[in-house]
Amino acid sequence: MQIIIHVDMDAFYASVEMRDNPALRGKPLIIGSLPHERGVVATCSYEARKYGVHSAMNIKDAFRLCPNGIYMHPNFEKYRAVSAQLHEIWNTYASASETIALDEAYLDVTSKAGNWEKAREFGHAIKQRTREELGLTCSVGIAYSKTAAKIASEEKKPDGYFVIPTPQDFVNLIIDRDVRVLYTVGAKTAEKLNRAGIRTVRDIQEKQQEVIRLLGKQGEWITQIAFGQDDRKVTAYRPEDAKSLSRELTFQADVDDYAFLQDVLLLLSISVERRAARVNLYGEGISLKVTYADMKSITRSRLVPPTRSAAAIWLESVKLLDEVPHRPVRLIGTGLYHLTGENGRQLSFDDFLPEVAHNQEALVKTALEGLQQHYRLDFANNLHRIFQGETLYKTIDYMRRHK
Ligand code: DCP
Ligand code: MG
Repeated sequence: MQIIIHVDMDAFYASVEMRDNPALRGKPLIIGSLPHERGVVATCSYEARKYGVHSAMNIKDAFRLCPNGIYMHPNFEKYRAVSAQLHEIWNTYASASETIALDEAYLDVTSKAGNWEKAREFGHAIKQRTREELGLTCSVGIAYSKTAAKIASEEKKPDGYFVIPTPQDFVNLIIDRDVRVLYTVGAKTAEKLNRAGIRTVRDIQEKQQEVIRLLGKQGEWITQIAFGQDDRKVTAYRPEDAKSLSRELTFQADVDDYAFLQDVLLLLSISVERRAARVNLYGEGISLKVTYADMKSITRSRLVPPTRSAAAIWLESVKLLDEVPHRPVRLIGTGLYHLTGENGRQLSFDDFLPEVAHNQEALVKTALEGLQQHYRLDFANNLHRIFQGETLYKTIDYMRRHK
């Protein structure tokens, strides 16, 4: 039997801002766009939630509901730094931790705790340390499975603590709830089920065959979790294993000029942006892959606010490149992972900060102009063609020979 903790910070961005500025405490605080801008709510304090404001809501609607709220832009750098501190606390209790978002993770405490009593202590210790060391509150769910742990952490939010030790406890808790309590059931799936008269978890249990007929493989999975069965392991996230979107390139001859590699990363980043735009996905992580002349390969990655901007991909991958050993390179690549769609739980940079997006575009434009001059390239009317098929490869090889 596994023992899994799911931990999720309360009103994460808003809580960090309230911690750092006492004048904001107890107020309806909305983080996202400002009311006069185009954009959405990233998150809001629990005081603002009383007015009906919530994540992903259009900022104009939020303002209508809560005109006296305090509206602020997010400060992602700050949240990412806090996230790193959180992970440090969490990791001391877990043999494996799976990051879901900056403020959320599954922790496998089975072996470190050894028993349920100790696991409960871990849960309290995480809450206490988060409060004392970081001045923030979180909600903790402890359970025998990932699904149950996730539901447990939501059960008493904010500052929650809830334990679901067995599948029987899980089923008893959710049996009469809406099918959407099972996290794989989104709005569309719920609608399909509802149309067939399946509204609650109990209905799923009683109409298993119907659910499977309607939803196929997903239906099988949903019926299993409706009975509390979920053996999925907590797996430390490795970007190289995950669904990702990347572009990499092997050089004709090994390269030891790291300034040149930065230029290569610019083109690869633009290529990744184009691919991501085509499939309308954003990444919550950026990764760099380097294979050295001796065939040793390394991957480095960072979590980021959701983005697909070439500038963000480029700047992060250049930072990552700075941090790896500088030896001759045979292959280099960059990409996005932790992909989310437009309707994913997180929103993209561009949603909150149109001016940042604008600056990013300008940055890429300037950098490309520099590249043109340096390598005497003529991007004039064929920039779009460079990113098609073999041309990127040829362009970069040309740059390598003319640097
Ligand atoms: N977030 C975002 N866009 C969304 C949802 C969330 O940018 N549509 C960001 C802001 C949140 C953070 O991610 O602070 C964490 O997301 P959660 O869903 O965990 O929401 P909160 O932590 O803000 O609130 P809760 O107390 O409900 O967990
Ligand atoms: Mg949260």
